[in-house]
Amino acid sequence: MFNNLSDRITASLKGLRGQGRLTEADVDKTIREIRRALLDADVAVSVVREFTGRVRERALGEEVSKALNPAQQVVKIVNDELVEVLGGATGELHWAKNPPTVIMLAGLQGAGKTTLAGKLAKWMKSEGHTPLLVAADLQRPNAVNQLQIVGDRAGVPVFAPEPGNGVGDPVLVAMNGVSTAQFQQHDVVIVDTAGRLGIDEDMMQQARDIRDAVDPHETLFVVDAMIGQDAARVAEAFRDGVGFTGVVLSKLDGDARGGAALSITGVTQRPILFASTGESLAEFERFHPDRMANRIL
Ligand SMILES: Nc1nc2c(ncn2[C@@H]2O[C@H](COP(=O)(O)OP(=O)(O)O)[C@@H](O)[C@H]2O)c(=O)[nH]1
Ligand SMILES: [Mg+2]
Repeated sequence: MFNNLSDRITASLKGLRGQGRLTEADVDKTIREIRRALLDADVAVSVVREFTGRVRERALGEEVSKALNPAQQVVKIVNDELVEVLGGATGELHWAKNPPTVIMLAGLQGAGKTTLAGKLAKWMKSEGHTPLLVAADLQRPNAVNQLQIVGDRAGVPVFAPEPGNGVGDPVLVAMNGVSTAQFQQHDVVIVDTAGRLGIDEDMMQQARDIRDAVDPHETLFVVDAMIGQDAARVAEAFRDGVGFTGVVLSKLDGDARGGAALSITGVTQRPILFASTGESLAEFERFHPDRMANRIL
């Protein structure tokens, strides 16, 4: 990911080096190149406009004209603004004051929710938590079984009272999952839910019903980074339809160009908390905006 974007932004900034004082024309040329690189990386137009506007304003201001090395100062500004666009400070999960912390997963079918459920559970376990996974996707063929398999791999129990494949009430399963966690003293419950192939009112209603039944401390919107800036559009639909507190970008190991990562926070004002980078449960990381920006510059 980011390879092409990274090469082009780095190249455009190199064009400024060794010039001493920068003219407005130098700055504008660089910004034009960065704008084109971002658009080609499939970053949302509104985000690109804001980003380049902020970089330009700062690059033409005193911090650059008074800098010992103006070009280097512009590089720093681009870096700062990339960190901002990726969310600023590293986001934190909301933990319940009184456990269990309820985490609900939402997103389209195939986004990577069930895989993420296993990854999150494995990671939390390694941090000393005692998660319970709840199989509330009773729609997708084999979804319950799939969650049981990732739960096994993660070494985390799975609450799966219904077979799924269209059988059972997901709202009831979610509620009973939370009360089971309470009773068995799990400190985290992760509720896997059903998605659809596209944005769909039935899916949103079911997700809202589950949300209202379990009142999650954290709703994580899981999205496939390969869909580029479309991720921002899907995210807006989920934000308005269900609401969420954080984002997980999946499939960052693929040849995603960066559009999803760079668009989603600006469009939804929600932090990206985690990144999924492969099919196996260990391929999972916290999302750090500053480290991600470093990969670009
Ligand atoms: N390469 C890659 N594949 C992933 C990743 N996360 C999930 N997948 C795969 O994407 C497909 C859909 O994932 P799944 O968890 O079933 O999505 P769900 O429908 O949202 O529950 C599966 O084949 C997963 O193995 C990832 O980070 N990288
Ligand atoms: Mg699933």
